[in-house]
Amino acid sequence: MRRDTGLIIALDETDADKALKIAGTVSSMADAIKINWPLILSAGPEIITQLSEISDVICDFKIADIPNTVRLIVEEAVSRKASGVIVHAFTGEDSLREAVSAAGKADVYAVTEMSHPGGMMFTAPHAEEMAAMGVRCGVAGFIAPATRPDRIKAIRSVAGDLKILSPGVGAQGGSASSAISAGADYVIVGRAVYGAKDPLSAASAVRDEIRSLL
Ligand code: BMP
Repeated sequence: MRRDTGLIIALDETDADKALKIAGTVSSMADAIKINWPLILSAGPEIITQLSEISDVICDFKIADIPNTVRLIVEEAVSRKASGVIVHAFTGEDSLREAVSAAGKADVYAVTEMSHPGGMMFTAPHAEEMAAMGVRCGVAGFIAPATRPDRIKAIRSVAGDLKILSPGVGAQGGSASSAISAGADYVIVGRAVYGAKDPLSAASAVRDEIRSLL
């Protein structure tokens, strides 16, 4: 994934036409569009291919399964032109290696610690360990919480040059500047952009905030 703006839009809009319209409007502000189950379930998997004509698409399936099922899901996403997929790291080394192998040239991003308060219960205590495993398995990067910039720093210390993508900006209380200053390469922003009255100016404000730090 290129790094031009440092912004990834989380398009959790469930109306497919609206989602495509927003994607077209904000794509120049973002390096990728991340889609998750809400949009896939409402619009169908063809939305991956449709969006790929507008932007790089990251399929946030948070895959957490045995290696064979992981492979099947990753292959489906990549065959529809996803350029990245998100998997849970807690499933262990065999599942993670299978994701990387199935993805081929597409990027695999592993979740080490989730951004909501519940993410501190079970994922945070093992996040550095999971990141070290991700490095061994050849992932492209990690998902680390913008809601806890100190944890981005902790993951950065293990991740080396791999990418860090940080959700939790805006609606969840995190800020783009703190996430980037803590070591994130990209911030992931959903509701604060697609739910805004003017998604383009909301996205451009985040892009400018990121740009001012570089
Ligand atoms: P929002 O900016 O509206 O809170 O959206 C954040 C997006 O990032 C959602 O799609 C969510 O599923 C995802 N996400 C997250 O919020 N925290 C994580 O730890 C991992 C995620 O993928």
